[in-house]
Amino acid sequence: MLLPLIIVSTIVGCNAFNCQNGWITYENSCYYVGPDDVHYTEAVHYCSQRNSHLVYVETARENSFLKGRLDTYGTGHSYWLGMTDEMSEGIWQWNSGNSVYYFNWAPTEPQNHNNEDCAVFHKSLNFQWADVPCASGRRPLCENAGYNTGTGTGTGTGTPTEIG
Ligand SMILES: [Ca+2]
Ligand SMILES: [Ca+2]
Ligand SMILES: [Ca+2]
Repeated sequence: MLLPLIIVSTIVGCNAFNCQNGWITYENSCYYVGPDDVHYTEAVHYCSQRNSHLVYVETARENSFLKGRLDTYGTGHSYWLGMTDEMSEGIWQWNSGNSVYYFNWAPTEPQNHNNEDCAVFHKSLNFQWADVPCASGRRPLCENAGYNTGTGTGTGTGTPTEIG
């Protein structure tokens, strides 16, 4: 019975990673929702303090996973995405500087009403996306790549435990 176990652990070891306590795991990312409605810049700061960034939703799969999670929290709050069109109206960029290729705008969004340059999973739009004022209060939705569990040395250094 030993051999199958070795094979399995070798395969999984290629991208074995862990999320910090209290973070949600999906595919190769970890997610964490902040407890308070804050302005966009505060949300950016909130995530960077936790070694993460506001979420980059790159695929329909990632989007529907996150929408499903947000549904379970109810419709009381909207959640920041890590993108803006501040630099050039209508051109959305992730905070990493990368272009945004996948969108899930609600049918009437984005309309840049009174200059909306930030975006959220919107509580009133089935968590489809809407552009909103950056100075409005929404919840941070943070993402990071977790940390590698490693497969060999097991020194345990730098294990992240602090999540604030
Ligand atoms: Ca992502
Ligand atoms: Ca805009
Ligand atoms: Ca809007």
